[in-house]
Amino acid sequence: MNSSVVISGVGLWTPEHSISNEELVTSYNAWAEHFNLENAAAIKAEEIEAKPLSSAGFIEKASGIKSRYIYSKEGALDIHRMRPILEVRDDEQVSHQAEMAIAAAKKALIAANKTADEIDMVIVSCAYTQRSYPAIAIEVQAALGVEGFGFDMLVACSAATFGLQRAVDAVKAGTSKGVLVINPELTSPQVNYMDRDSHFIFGDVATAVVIESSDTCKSAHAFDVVSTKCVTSYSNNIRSNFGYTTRTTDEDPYSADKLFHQNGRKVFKEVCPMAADHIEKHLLSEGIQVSDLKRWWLHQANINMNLLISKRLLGRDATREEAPVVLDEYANTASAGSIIAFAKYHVDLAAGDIGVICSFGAGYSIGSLILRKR
Ligand code: CO8
Repeated sequence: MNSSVVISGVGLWTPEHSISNEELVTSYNAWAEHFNLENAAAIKAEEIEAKPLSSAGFIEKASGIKSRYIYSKEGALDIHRMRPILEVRDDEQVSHQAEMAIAAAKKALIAANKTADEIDMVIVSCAYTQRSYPAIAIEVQAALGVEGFGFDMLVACSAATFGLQRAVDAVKAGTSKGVLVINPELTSPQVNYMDRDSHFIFGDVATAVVIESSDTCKSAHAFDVVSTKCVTSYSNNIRSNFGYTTRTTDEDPYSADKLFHQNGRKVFKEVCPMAADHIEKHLLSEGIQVSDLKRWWLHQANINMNLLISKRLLGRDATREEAPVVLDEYANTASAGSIIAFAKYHVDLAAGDIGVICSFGAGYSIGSLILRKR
């Protein structure tokens, strides 16, 4: 049998703290009422707008999100702070994001039945990195004892699928024998907990995937990577303007435009057809029909987006067995969402079953991998 590139293991690390919609809304509403009281005169004079109240009912109906995990809960719900507190670590200590990444990577290695000496490339691919250098990937590489090289990649919600494509190509080309693609999504520092429209969207998590050749694979639950497809198309509808030049502009580093912000309605309308079209074209390029798919491990931003995408392709709502939902518990975890779905829902598939991992989000960026169970 010809050798192929496989996903041989996946790891999921979940933070111990979570925030329910009710807790989040109670905090936001207390903050908004406090703000409105403090600024009553300016609001009355129409110099500033009153902060509208949030609602747990709206959040669940509009997004499907019921709860989210958070790496550090302290401070995030404090109406005099409205951002998490991360303890400062010195240069000799493991960084927060590397800690998350290492935990997920170790689980992926166990799932793949591999040791660190069988890996020679570490990609940390996510929406933000805690610092620019040294790369988080190199810190993780050192902590795991991997010989070879590592680098960081930033592709927002498609960081995992784009990172996986790099890994698949490296194994195919023979430049790597085993790759860890890790997505430590520490999103909470960039969430604007004072913005009613987006305070509920994101959660923290870390996922990791082992990519290798089928020749070296020792996993009982491996998937051949049939093919990968990535596209980007520039859009300003999802942005974060915080960057290393912020201090030179003398702007407020905490202003709303420095944090995650979006035109959610436009994103919904524009990205759903793009993602559906992307999946269909990718499947067709491999001679696979939509009806051949046993599982859709879709990006987890919004339940209504996923229903729309699968309905566009299937002509009906996908069942939860076909398109598993994890965003109710995890919320939008940027690039990790589709990988969480894969981690939780792949063991039951039979040899030959076909599934697709697909991400879509800021950039815009869309990435997909067609997988076949070995
Ligand atoms: N509570 C109560 N009411 C609310 C709330 C709230 N929390 N928020 C909004 N409303 C109100 C609005 O004011 C509006 O009122 P009105 O009709 O009177 O104007 C009404 O509810 C409807 O508001 P929206 O039009 O905003 O509501 P939608 O139905 O469109 O739902 C969503 C909003 C859920 C945001 C939806 O538009 C959506 O999910 N869109 C897609 C978003 C998406 O997928 N974005 C991808 C971003 S993720 C990504 O790319 C990665 C970035 C990197 C990670 C960042 C980490 C921090």
